[in-house]
Amino acid sequence: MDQDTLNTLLAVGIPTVVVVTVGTLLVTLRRGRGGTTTQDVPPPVPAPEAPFGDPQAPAATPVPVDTPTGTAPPEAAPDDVAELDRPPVLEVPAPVAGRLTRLRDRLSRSGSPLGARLLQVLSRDHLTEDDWDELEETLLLADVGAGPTTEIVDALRTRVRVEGLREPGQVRAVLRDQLLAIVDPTLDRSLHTDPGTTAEGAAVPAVVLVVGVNGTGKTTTVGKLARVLVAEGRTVVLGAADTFRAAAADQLETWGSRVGVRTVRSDKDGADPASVAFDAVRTGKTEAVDVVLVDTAGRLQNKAGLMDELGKITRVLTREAPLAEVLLVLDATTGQNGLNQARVFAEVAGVTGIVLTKLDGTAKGGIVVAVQRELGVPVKLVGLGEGPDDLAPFDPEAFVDGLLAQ
Ligand SMILES: Nc1nc2c(ncn2[C@@H]2O[C@H](COP(=O)(O)OP(=O)(O)OP(=O)(O)O)[C@@H](O)[C@H]2O)c(=O)[nH]1
Ligand SMILES: [Mg+2]
Repeated sequence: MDQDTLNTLLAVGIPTVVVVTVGTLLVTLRRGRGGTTTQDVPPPVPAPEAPFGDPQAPAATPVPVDTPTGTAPPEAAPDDVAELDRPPVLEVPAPVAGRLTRLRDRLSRSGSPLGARLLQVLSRDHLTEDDWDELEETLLLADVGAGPTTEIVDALRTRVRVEGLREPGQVRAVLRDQLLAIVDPTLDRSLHTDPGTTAEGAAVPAVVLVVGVNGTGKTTTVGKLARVLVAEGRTVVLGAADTFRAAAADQLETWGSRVGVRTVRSDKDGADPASVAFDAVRTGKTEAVDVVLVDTAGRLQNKAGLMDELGKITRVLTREAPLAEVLLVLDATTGQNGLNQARVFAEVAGVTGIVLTKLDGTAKGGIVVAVQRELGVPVKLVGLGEGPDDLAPFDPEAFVDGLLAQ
């Protein structure tokens, strides 16, 4: 290669190498910074957090507002403007009747070790003292509580001695009897939501106050209960008396708006909960609704604060309308711990019924028995999941059958 050729090659080649190298570097850098996504495409907007939304839960049917129930929603509009003009869609809650079977299904699907273990011990040929101890331990581990456990074991011992149970069918029937007796099918578990009348004969909505420790599922329960009432054809107003954080009222409002139920709330953070509760009942009266559901905060630091606040709410409410129900919401997964907290609420608020939530998250069904005994108040409703229609009336027979299902 002569000098001229070499010069030409250098003159053309070096810039080419430089251009190619810089180009490659740029491409690499762009890829390194996120390449095809972060630099070129705006970051994805996170989906709004659903306060409820169990993918397993049966989907509620959307229905446009102002159209008769069951009418198909209008065809999708071709552009965004039409999209905005579309009426908000309301959901039709699932019927309440079928939920009892779901309670049984869920309990048996959780593989309830309680029923299975009890049956397994009771089916042994000769029950020794160790076997009886094992039965006792099984019941205690399932949160049944000391008193009721002794009662069940004593009753079973007597029946085994007197009747000499042998057949598995017999054993199961006796155990079912005992469990049912201890859950107590005679308690009044109906939810009082019929509108009442004042002394002067004016109609007043049934006022339902919902209380409990934070995180137990109060707001979710109020939302689910509103759906149950709507499904039964009742009219409802919600009161957001948890004024500790704005998000609490938003959460409640979201539940209500899904089924066309109005939420009375305060615009101010930290507003007086009693006055919001009062406003809700006033609104309920003015609009002549059947039921006013009042959600409260569970975040109180001490018993005195709780007494003050709940005392004030109940005083203010009863001046407007009698309290039809005071529901204490308890988380079934917290076991005996939850019971201690529940006692304080029961003392303060005159609880008329218990809502046991998150029963889907525990195989320790015994808490139903313990809580009723401890507080002397029936479990009226149970929460079976995060889905909007995962609230069922508590049915002792379905519950015991669920525990014993295999
Ligand atoms: N698995 C299950 N989760 C539930 C149930 N009920 C409520 N939850 C969940 O429990 C969490 C707390 O529920 P909330 O209704 O916000 O509880 P809260 O008592 O109002 O809480 P605070 O307002 O903070 O006092 C949420 O994630 C709910 O979805 C239930 O029956 N089963
Ligand atoms: Mg809440």
